[in-house]
Amino acid sequence: MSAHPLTLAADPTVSTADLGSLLAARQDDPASTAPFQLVDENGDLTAAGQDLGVDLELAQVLHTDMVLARRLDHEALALQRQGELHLWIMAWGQEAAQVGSIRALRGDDHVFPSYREHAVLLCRGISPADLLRQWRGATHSGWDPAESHVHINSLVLGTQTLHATGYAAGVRLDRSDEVVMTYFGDGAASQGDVNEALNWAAAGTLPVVFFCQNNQWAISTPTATQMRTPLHVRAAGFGLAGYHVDGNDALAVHAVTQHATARVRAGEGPALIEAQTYRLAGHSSSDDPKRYRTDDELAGWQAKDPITRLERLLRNAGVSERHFSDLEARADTFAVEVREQAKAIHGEDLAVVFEHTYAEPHPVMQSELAQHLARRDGAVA
Ligand SMILES: Cc1ncc(C[n+]2csc(CCOP(=O)(O)OP(=O)(O)O)c2C)c(N)n1
Ligand SMILES: [Mg+2]
Repeated sequence: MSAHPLTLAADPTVSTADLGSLLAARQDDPASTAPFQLVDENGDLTAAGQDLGVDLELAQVLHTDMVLARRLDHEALALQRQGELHLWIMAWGQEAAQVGSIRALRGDDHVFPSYREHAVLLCRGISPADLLRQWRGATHSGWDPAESHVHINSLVLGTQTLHATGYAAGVRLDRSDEVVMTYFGDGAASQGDVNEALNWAAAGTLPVVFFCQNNQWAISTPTATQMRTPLHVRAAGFGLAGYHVDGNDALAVHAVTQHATARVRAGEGPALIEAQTYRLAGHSSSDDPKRYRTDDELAGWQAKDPITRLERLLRNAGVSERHFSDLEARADTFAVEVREQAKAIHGEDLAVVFEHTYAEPHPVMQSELAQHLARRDGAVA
């Protein structure tokens, strides 16, 4: 790598002490509007980025994660269009929020996702096959939370935040230093569940980081319709540490999450991070966003693309063309794996549904299972 204008942090992570004072100043003014940034849309360091320095090795890791995650996303949507998946929930545009936050956690920290956190799952080593199984309609969930410490997707908005808070209460009882991370959207923040989870976590000083990806939309409802004060301002009311970060700046998300997580791990109580980002595609493969948002709005956010931004930073820092062409080739190979793994997924017998509904046999379920088996085995037309 040639000489470059960037300061490499002496420590491979951004200096927590310096970052802490910068963030503390922002917390004294919770209504401060601009989210925290280290790298701007052009790939240049902001004043905070210049003061603190950024870690170029980390930038490369996060950039690679994002490129692979977006590739999975594009392939999965194509597979849905070809009839290989029933439904797909697109996440492109939100990669920085996801990889920046998950890479700031320890591998044993537990994660309670919503349904759009594909990049988080990939970073935790969940295979494309396990990730896509649910969307092919083959099972309720494709991976083992005991292995990845990532719990199953929650499609019932906000419930995962209560699960996370309950789990964190257990972590506290075990006197463990694990942190629990839960992801939710701006729309889910309107659910009572999320507000109960925030309050219980604060009241119990529980080790939870609540990570809201404010992607500006809840299907066709814009964030502005759902709240009168910015979400991160709610943190103070509930008694959590609040953070507001540019969710398209992977390095800033990483730094902020690292800072929040260190406080939470030290027993100082839960944190709420609001990451400003944007869902560049539709809500799901069943949605047509052209019906409710303008081309201008989309173009404005495309200019803030998290992948382009980090690529510009790395190129300005002298990272070679070879690095980017190798990554492109790696993404092509990965895309082939995604397609092959998806098509090799075979559905479980529907009878498995009856096994996991109640802990003990239940007469109604047994009767329904008998009907299903009779139909499956041809005894009933
Ligand atoms: C309890 C509940 N109510 C409504 C829905 C229907 N629903 C699915 S996604 C969605 C919008 C969620 O928006 P947001 O929380 O911002 O997350 P995003 O989809 O933008 O990631 C709604 C209303 C649901 N799944 N669960
Ligand atoms: Mg949303």
